[in-house]
Amino acid sequence: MAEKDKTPKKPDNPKIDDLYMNTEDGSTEAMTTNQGLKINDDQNSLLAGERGPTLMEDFHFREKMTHFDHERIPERIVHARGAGAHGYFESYGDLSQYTKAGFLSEKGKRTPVFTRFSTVAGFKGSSDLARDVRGFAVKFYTEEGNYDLVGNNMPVFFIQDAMKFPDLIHAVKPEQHNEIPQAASAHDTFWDFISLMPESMHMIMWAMSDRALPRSYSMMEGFGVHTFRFVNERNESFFVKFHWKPLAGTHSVTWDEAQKISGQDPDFHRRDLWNAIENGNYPEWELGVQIVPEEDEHKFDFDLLDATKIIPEELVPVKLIGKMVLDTNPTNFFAETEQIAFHPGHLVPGIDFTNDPLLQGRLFSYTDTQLSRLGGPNFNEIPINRPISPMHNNQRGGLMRQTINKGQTSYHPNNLGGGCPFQAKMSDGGFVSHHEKIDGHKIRKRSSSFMDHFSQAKLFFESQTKIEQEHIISALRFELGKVESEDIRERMVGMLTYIDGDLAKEVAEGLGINPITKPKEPLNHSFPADADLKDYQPTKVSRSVEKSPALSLMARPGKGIKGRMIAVLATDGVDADSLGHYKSALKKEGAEAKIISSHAGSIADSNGDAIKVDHSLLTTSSVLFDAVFVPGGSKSIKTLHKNPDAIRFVDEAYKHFKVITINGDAEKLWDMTYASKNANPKGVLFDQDASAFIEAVSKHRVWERDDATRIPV
Ligand code: HDD
Repeated sequence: MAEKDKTPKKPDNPKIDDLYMNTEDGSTEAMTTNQGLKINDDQNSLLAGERGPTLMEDFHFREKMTHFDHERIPERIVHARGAGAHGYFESYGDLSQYTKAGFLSEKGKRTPVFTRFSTVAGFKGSSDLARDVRGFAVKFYTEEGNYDLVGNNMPVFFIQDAMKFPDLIHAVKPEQHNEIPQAASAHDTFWDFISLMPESMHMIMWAMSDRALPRSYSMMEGFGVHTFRFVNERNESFFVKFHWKPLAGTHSVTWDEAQKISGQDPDFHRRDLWNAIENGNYPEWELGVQIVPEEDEHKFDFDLLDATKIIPEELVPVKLIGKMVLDTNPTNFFAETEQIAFHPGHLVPGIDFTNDPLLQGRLFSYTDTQLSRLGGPNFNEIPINRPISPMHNNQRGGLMRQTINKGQTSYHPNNLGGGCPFQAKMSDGGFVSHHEKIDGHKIRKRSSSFMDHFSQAKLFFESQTKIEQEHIISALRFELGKVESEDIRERMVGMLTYIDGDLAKEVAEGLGINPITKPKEPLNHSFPADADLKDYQPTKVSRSVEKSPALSLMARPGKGIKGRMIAVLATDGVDADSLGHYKSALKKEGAEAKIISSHAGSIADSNGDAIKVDHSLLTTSSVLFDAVFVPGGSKSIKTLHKNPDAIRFVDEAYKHFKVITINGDAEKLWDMTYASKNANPKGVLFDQDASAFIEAVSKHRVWERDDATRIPV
């Protein structure tokens, strides 16, 4: 039976008198030491006389301070900054044709999950809005054991072999001499490394795209990246790529916003996830798979084992097999989000690895890192890491062991312990690795089928819409503009010529590079000593699809405006009808309307009713919102149109391509903006009802607003 929750019920508005709260069963909760001794005074240390020194015997002080002194654990080497939530995965049907995984075996079957999103490069306290890859790690607590899908929001990776991972991370992390810059790839060591690694070029296109600036975790795709295997009951195996598709669509913020958000609210994504769940706007993703029969392994013009390649969705469609809903926030960030330990090697029967050398290396790294991060081999006993299925084996001891193993035996085979724990037959769920035939020489060498580094980079760039291409160009101009070494800039621009001539030209122009020097072949400087360069040429350079529209963020607008943040600029005298109509329509759609006013506290609407102010113009900014609504009300607008912060708010929203609705007298405020100088401003609605606004906001941004970036705020 579940243990009774003894957490004191918090009064809604606790007053100092309520601070001795009763637990549900009526008992009070006295403060104790870790040994259970009730504490009488937690305010003063034990002194030798009122003005005397602290006594060594003050065991309460020593215990409290010792625990505090050890409160932090080493942060993750990568993906240190993150946020997570509980939820469930629901299978859409029976996938037993491809996999015997129990959690995918029947329609409607639910499996609890914990999902953690993260940035890669920044430290634990860094901003959520760094230009970076996002981690997308899901732990499925299945009846057959924990299954971890430890992916990213981009489907490829920078490198092909795990051997290079420490180099990549050393290059992107703050530089070793001065530990600058934080959570940014825009610096010399990163681009020095990248400009010497042509295999990174495809990933660089993704990382410089708007994918690296998600609007919300709930608006980004997730990918397993590697090719994995599905294995069915007949031991037939299929190659599989995993995809998470957000129901809210894929949306991003602009770089200018990202930089401002980093100052205004570095917890932007964390807060967004937390609030969405608290407000019942649960983020949702569908799980999709691309399945390739074993016999088709060599049918593609790229290698399925190469993590720098995608299978274009136009070649192998994504089949949707289930849905994940995140509906519960963690109770305690440290205990759950910080202590969760993911591992691509946590498998269930029916899912297996391939020989992707990046994946194979990861299989070592993840357990190893937990030993230093979580302090020993028993991290699996921390509640968030425990499987829901029973766990029995002969592992014993180690730091912080929680389980009290009973009986005499801790070895196998045994007779004294009745043979327990016994090995499970395959028919009872015993895991058996896929019987792949391996026959080869022991060799340190990359397959030549991995050597075409540019075709898919080109495919990605050329599949983007014009505005997305412009963003990639600006991102490269920014990133390389921050690089101090001219050699590195030039080498990198030269490398871009292998992806797209115009791309290279545009970036070069922004950097003042003329002429562009194409780097001399070989481009790759990650060869072993004694390499025969002939071996490092691609066997094939080709593109099976010319364009893949699925690679554009615009391909997935999603439905509705659930979780969107709407700024409502209003102050005393705001038109009550208009405000009421919008607020209720937005709430119905799962969006959050926040009243932003010239002062905090509350305002009186045109009926004299008090309305709570969510933020004053001093404590918030347009970059934290998706769209702006300015209701009428002559008194309200009279105040606002004289307030430079209110004018700036509207202008800045315009600059960032956001939908703006101006109703009634609010036109006076609009007339004060720079944006109003455009006779035909796109995406600005005048005197519209809420349904027109909602429809416009569901498209996320008004990208066709071509004068937006000219607004000088
Ligand atoms: Fe990794 C964490 C995803 C390559 C070594 N990785 C980590 C996390 C994610 C990924 C999402 C954070 C999990 C969490 O929220 O706790 N990593 C990836 C993806 C990769 C990848 C999608 C390429 C396809 N990683 C990769 C390689 C290595 C590592 C090649 C090393 C050989 N990754 C680690 C790590 C981390 C980690 C050092 C840091 C903290 C942790 O594992 O638990 O072991």
